[in-house]
Amino acid sequence: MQDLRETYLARISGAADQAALEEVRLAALGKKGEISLKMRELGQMSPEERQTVGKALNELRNELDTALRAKKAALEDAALDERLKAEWLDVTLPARHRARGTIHPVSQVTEEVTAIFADMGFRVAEGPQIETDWYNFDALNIAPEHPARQEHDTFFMHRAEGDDRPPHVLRTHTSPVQIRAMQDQGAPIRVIAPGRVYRMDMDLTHTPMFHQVEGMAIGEDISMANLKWVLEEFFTAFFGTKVRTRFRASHFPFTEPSAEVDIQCSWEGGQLRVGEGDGWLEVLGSGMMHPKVLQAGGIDPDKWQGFAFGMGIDRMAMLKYGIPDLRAFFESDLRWLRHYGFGALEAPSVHAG
Ligand code: 2U9
Repeated sequence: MQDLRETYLARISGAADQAALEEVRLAALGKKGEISLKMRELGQMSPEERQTVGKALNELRNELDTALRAKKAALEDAALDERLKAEWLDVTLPARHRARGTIHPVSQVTEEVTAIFADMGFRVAEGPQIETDWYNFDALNIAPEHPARQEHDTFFMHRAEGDDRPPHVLRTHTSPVQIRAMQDQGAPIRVIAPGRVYRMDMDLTHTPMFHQVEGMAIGEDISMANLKWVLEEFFTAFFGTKVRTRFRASHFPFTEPSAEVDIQCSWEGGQLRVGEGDGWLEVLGSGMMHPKVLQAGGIDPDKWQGFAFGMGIDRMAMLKYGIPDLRAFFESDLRWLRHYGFGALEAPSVHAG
């Protein structure tokens, strides 16, 4: 019995892993294990013998069982320690750099402008960038002999011989979007139309593609006074400071009367500041919608009237964010995009008027 005890205690403590330990358990306490066989032999013993041997065997079985469990726990702890050592993770390491894109200033300013006009009840309208010459010119009261309709000012789509569809152009302003909005929605209506436009022009301050936002409000008694309020409200929210406007008489085919709009600014030390000083900067064209234009949109000019305005988004972005060179807007230079771009989570910066 003493031999058995020592043999098995030694084997238990020497077991290298769970499998070896299980082998020892089966050899000692399994159904055909040595202790179990000895237990079975008790039946052939005399009652006295059975009592002493049975008691000793029971004690031995319990002792081995306890030793097995303790060893099992120890092996499990050791295995866990091994794993923790192997799977060690330095949570203080700096995070891996992840390249992230930026929001282009044109997109940012479009969002800002949209948010401000949305607050004044204007919805965004969109339309095709390739338009018929009717939507782009005729509907806007731009006469066939108007210079904008010349081949060297407007991109005309190529037409194959025998193609008798109406001529198509790359839209030269977003006004056709608003003709379509009038036709679709009727009056009263308040929309802005931001988007890309195309003109054959390329120098320091012009690119053949640029961005405009135009807007219009049509009602039974909309006037220039409403226009002036809406624009001052817009500029004040956009630049985050009270901005005065100056209206100068002008002429456009699609508005009558028409006005060019300047915003108040200063040029102190070569630095442009909007909303202060006694200088003026032209930023916008506007007027009351021409009766013929309302008619083209399917709206009765004897019942309805409205104001309209248009400005360059790229130019507004340059003014607000101090970006000097227009042409860099469309060069996709990553250094420029990282410098002038906005974070994806930066809300459009607009201010309550
Ligand atoms: C409809 C009727 C009238 C929009 C207008 C201007 C004057 C204007 C320029 C500003 C700078 C274009 O980007 S720019 O070069 N725009 O001067 N735009 S009135 O008038 C409309 C628009 C739509 C149906």
